[in-house]
Amino acid sequence: MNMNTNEHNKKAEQLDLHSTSNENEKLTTNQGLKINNNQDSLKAGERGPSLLEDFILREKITHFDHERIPERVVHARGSGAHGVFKLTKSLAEYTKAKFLTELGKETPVFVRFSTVAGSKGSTDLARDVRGFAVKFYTEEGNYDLVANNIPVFFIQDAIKFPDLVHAVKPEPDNEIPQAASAHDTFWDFISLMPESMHMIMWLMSDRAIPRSLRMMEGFGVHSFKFINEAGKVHFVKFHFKPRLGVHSVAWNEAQMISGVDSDFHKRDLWEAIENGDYPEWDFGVQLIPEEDEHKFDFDLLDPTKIVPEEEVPVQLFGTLTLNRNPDNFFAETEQIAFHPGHIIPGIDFTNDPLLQGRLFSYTDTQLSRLGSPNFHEIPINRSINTVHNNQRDGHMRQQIVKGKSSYEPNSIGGGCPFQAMMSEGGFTSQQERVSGVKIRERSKSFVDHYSQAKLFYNSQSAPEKTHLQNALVFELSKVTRPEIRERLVGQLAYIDTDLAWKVAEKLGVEVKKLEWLNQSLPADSNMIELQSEEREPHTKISDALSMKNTVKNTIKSRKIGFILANRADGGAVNDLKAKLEAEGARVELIATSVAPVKLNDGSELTPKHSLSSTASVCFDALAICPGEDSVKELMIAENKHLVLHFINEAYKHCKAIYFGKDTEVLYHNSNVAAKQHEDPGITTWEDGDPVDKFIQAIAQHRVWDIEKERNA
Ligand code: HDE
Repeated sequence: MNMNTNEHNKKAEQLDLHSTSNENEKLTTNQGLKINNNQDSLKAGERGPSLLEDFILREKITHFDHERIPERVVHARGSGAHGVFKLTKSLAEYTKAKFLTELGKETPVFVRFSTVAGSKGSTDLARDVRGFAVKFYTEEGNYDLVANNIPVFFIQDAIKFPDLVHAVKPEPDNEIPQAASAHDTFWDFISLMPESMHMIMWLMSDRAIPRSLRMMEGFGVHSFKFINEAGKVHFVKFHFKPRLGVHSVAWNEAQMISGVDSDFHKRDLWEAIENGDYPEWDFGVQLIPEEDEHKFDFDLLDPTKIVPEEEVPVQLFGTLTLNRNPDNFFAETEQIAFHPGHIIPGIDFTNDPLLQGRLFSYTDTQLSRLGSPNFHEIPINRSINTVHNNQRDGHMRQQIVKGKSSYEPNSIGGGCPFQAMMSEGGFTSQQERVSGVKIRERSKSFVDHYSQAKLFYNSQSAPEKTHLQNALVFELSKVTRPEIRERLVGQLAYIDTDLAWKVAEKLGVEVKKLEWLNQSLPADSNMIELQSEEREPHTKISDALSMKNTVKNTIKSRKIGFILANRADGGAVNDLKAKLEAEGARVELIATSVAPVKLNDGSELTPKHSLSSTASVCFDALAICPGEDSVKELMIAENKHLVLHFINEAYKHCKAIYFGKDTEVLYHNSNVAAKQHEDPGITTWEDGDPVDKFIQAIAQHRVWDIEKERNA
């Protein structure tokens, strides 16, 4: 069975029943009446008033007036795709969930990626967490893994979520800033919430500005539970690891991309799937037997903590592949409704207070967003297992349920639909012993806010640390209230004094530790009690936390810009292009205009871009194509500054650059020549095996290690 096509994909088959195409059809009203004139409304005389009678005009305008639905209160901007999850190793020892036990089983999925803070039309490259929500259409019902690309969260308890979101969204008086966290309200809140500091380390790292949605990890964040046939329970943490490695852009680049192509991630995902470069992730789990729950130096129920991979390795069990773009953004990506409470037998919740709150929120929000309790009937949300219950009616009900009884127990309907026994796949919650005093308090086991922030920071490579420091400086420089900056720096001092000093120096504030913070809080604030004692993490360094260690030796689907003009060396250009494409890269031509370029062998190539219609930030690497005349054309006044800007930007952003034969003049006029150091990212006509060197450099993603030298 192969789900790369829609053959045998039950979800695709189901969606097909609801799909339509206008090809070769006549235009109709919503009542199916064929329309003869869609250009003019019905009027009393050629120049007279429109007539109320014009039901065609009224229907069209009325529908248009109601085309919008509320955007998601968070995660409003999204990009989605269909795909398949394939189980490569059975998890039957740990869970009875069928899609995780039947080896080789393929389950249709829909995945929606998102930014959190920005509105639906905001930029893709905002510094933000990315949502990574997966709906598995299993034969036991829909299972949603509503994940993020960061494995921890800002807060430990759902009751703080509206506060967090109000703080990060645009400020309420002037609705500024859009899709950004660099403002007073966000940092005011964060500086008063020590529990957010681990998350802040991730958010200020380059993980928050991914190169591509295809190059991000996915994490379930909370601990969940697996339950096997025998009732044995394991805590489980979910992971998706991208086959292309985890990669990011530079912050300066992110800001430029937001201007040049604010749909950068959306376009990248779409094009990759259209090109057959199907994004792939390994699906992994960390498994912890129930009896080991208390063996860690943190609480498994605390969503501000990871389980270091050195303590519990991630075991890989399957592959997630995205292989089909949606047919209709609104019908699929916008109307899909995820819910961490959509689970199936073999998977259960833990008492993580953040997760518990989410279990309420997601249905509630769909009611306001999609407008009806029947949102499960929208095609993208339908389970492939048919739905049978006694829930009835409501706005936009579509299912026509036959029979007289809509209650249970009944005899009129023969007792149907019946409850399912466990052996028939009936869901039962884990029989967990629970006892406790009704109490509105945080567990003492949650009061350690800095040790894993230290673990994260200490696990970063030198360039990653620098980027993180710079991100904090950037964000806090936008904060206008000095006391907020100072308070935040006070928090950083608990993570790493060097980090705190470096940031403080650039902000012009002093480093004062938390005793001062406590004094600055109102006396009745329970934040004082929630301060952490200073603790060292059990695991000191975790290689899995640095993106540097995820680099894969591949240039698959990397976008390489070829800069050329007329009379470029046809043989050499085609040869380089063929070699890069053979490795899976995507080559796009950039010329002085989009008019066809004549090569020196008489052949023609049509560029996709002109130097002024794109920018180097949209590419992973640049090749300056060989050819004396081509270079001459690039060096004439109107082109020269554009080409050099292209090269200098790519250089600044640590990309691989290839200078072909005869391109010395461009090389020497660019910033590349001015720097006197060994640069593994630069390939020139003088290199022995230039194509191989170029490929190696692209595969490294960026030469972050010599960023300082490049930008000195
Ligand atoms: Fe969400 N979150 N969330 N969240 N979340 C929503 O549901 C909420 C949290 C996540 O592509 C909303 O349908 C609360 C953690 C993703 O459609 C809403 C809390 C994680 C998406 C909601 C959290 C997430 C959402 C808004 C704290 C990572 C996008 C629209 C208790 C594990 C799903 C919607 C999509 C969306 C509530 C915290 C991930 C309001 C109350 C932690 C990926 O229900």
